[in-house]
Amino acid sequence: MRIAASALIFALLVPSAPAVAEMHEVMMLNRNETGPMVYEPDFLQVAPGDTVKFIKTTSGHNAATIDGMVPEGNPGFLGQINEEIEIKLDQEGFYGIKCSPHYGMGMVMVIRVGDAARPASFPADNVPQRARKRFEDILGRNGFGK
Ligand SMILES: [Cu+2]
Repeated sequence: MRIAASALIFALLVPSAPAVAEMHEVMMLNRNETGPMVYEPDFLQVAPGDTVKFIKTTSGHNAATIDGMVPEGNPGFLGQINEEIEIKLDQEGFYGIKCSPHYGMGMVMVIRVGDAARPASFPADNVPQRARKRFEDILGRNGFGK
């Protein structure tokens, strides 16, 4: 009886509240050690409800979702050049992000929200060659290679 009462008190004292939402930061860069026009990091694993902030580390970049590379029904987002947007990601899935002026140069990144599997059409068919190469590299490095 005494043990049961202690267990009950313990259960009442320890909250089973959901984990606190985290803020993740991504730098938008002209260059790092991996090459020119990059997001750092270029892959994020986040929990539903977390926020991602894109930092204007060097000028001339933005962050925008790529058509066909967001979870079903998700509206995506579009940051303006040099805008430090904060995006709250509630929907599980894979998000393909591009820098609009440097998409053709391969400035892309991947955000995975929750436990989603890589969709068959990720990257999408119309992704430029250098961006496609970066996507395959990012996904392969993080355990989502084909
Ligand atoms: Cu850019």
